[in-house]
Amino acid sequence: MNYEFDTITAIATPVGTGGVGIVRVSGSNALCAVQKIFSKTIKPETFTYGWVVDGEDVVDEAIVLYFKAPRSFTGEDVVEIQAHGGINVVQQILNLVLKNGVRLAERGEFSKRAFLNGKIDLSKAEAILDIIHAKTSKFASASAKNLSGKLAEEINSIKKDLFNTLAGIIAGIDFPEDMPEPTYESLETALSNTKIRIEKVLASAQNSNIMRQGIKVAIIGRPNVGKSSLFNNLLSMERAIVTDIAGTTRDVIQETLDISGIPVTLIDTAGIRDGNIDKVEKIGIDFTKQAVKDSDLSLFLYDSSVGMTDEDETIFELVKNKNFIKIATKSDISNDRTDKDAIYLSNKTEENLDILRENISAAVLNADLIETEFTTNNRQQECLRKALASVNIALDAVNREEIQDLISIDVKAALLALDEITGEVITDDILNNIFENFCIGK
Ligand SMILES: Nc1nc2c(ncn2[C@@H]2O[C@H](COP(=O)(O)OP(=O)(O)OP(=O)(O)O)[C@@H](O)[C@H]2O)c(=O)[nH]1
Ligand SMILES: [Mg+2]
Repeated sequence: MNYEFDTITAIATPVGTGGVGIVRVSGSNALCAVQKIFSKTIKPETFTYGWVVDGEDVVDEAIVLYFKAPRSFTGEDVVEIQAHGGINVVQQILNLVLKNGVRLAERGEFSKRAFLNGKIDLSKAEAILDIIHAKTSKFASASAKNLSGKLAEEINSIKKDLFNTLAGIIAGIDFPEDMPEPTYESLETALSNTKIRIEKVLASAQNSNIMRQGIKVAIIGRPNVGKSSLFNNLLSMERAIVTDIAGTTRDVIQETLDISGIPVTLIDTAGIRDGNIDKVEKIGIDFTKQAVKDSDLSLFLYDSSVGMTDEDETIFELVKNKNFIKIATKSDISNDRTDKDAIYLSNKTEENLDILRENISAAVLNADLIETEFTTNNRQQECLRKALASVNIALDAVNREEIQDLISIDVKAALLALDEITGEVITDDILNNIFENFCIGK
């Protein structure tokens, strides 16, 4: 039997106790294997209610769904057993299926088959991957747009333009009597237009990466300025210990939260201690330096009821050439509002906490593209960059009025690079790489 196409199975629901547990089976032997362990006759395209049985023993009450090929997610016969949750029962059903000539699916194998059977293109498969791993709901919904084919639609439309450009050039070369060569002006217009369109898809790359991977934000400042209080406020829970004793926080504490759809890992640091304790101070500064270095953004805090001291200035030096937000804390006990660069914030009244949240997302996202139109991953961005480079070379050649045969080579290269995004020319290595990041059962 061809390993690629033997019948596979996996638990499709997350491990743990839930309302339902689903075992999914895909392949030509799927129906036969499940029928052997089910009490009722399974019919296509409807659900069948019955019992999963192990010989004489009843294992669980279940609903079985049979999606007959090719009208299924993978394009093969797919049978899903929906039993009661509880990992033991679901595992037992899986084992029964495995005894009937079915093997365990590898990571992403269901999606890989869907791709190989032409049910989804690669950009959709990758959108599934993004949805599985999305850390915030906003990114999940952006990925869902890709799943409905938004990215593929745009790439295909750009490809069509490029193809027309290429066809014009080739017709002029092959049939010079019937088809005059396209003018250099028309080529320049067409290719410039393509260039702009590719750039537009690429423009959302930075935002997609931020939404996918998230960012690290370090809270730094002198002891007692309110770092841990702010950390707790942003998290909306009492995670870090807050006291009026300087030096309360000793270790790094970090938690992840969702700020405007961005997964933010917030890091509370130990305050840098005052100059009398040289060694500890040095450790403090080194530590803060490292936290600033490891972060995408630093929140620099000072106490507005005290004002910026020399110590504050020393710490501020660490961030002032980086991506930072300056925050004057304890605004509830100070009337000073003279620092125009700072956000005056109170951990007690929560004054300006929302403004701070907005500033955090604005500091890392490309403002024009907050509503990310296309989400792309690194592989797709790499293909887009390759395509853009080829279009640029072709455009240069057009401007120098080079022979059109030469120009056609780079137009073709751009087309090939775009083909890789939707998976028209794709190597096994790329495929395996993509699907290995899936979980089993998808
Ligand atoms: N009035 C007022 N008090 C605050 C504010 N923020 C923090 N405090 C108080 O200031 C003290 C120190 O707060 P922390 O959040 O522990 O300060 P920290 O910067 O984490 O201190 P270390 O961990 O020692 O570096 C506590 O008594 C807090 O209740 C604020 O905005 N207004
Ligand atoms: Mg603290």
